[in-house]
Amino acid sequence: MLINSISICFHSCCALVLTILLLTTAADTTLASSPAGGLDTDVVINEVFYNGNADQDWIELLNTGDSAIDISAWWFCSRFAYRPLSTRTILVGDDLLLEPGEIIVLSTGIDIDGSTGADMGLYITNSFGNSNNMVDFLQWITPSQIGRSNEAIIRNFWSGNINGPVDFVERAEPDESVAFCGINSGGGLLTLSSDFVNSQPSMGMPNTVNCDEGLIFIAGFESLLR
Ligand SMILES: [Ca+2]
Ligand SMILES: [Ca+2]
Repeated sequence: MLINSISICFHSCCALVLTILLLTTAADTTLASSPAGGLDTDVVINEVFYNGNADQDWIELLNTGDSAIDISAWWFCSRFAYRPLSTRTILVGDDLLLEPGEIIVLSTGIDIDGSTGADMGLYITNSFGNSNNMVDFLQWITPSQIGRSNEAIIRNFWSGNINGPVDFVERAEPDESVAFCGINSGGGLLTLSSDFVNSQPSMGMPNTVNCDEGLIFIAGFESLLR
């Protein structure tokens, strides 16, 4: 009976949080001109679809903070292909000023590797060897040091050894993306591979993925659930 009560409360709380977030998201659309001022690391790589070609692959970014963040000068790199975000096609979203809770999806314009393994690093400048410029990171399929895992380890964003082996997310099925669960199980900004799930793509939408904890986390909502 107690468990049932907790369960009901949890679902009620979820509904309340969801309602608040939906209202917040709706309100945010009126604040597009507000000045940027959040922490860069509030922006996370929320989802990556790497199983397509250069025209089909995409990355989804989410502002988890409570301030707008200007990402117009930022870059991504994936196994040594570098692109400024400002040159990418916006598939979902309006511009590169991310309001709190806002999700944006960008076409990568390059064929992100889904066969032998690759990584995805998000940077505030194109000085990729400087870990201080990294904002977020993940790697999939291979434990080898094949990209920017060294910078991510130094930054304490990703676990592993310098020059490998490193943590990695298992290979996604051809129709799957890799989606962030909305938690950093390593503490602080340290994300583990177990904080990602390969699942049906939710392009431009909050991720609803089942993490190891057995709870449904919705990226960006998690901090309110704790
Ligand atoms: Ca690809
Ligand atoms: Ca998504």
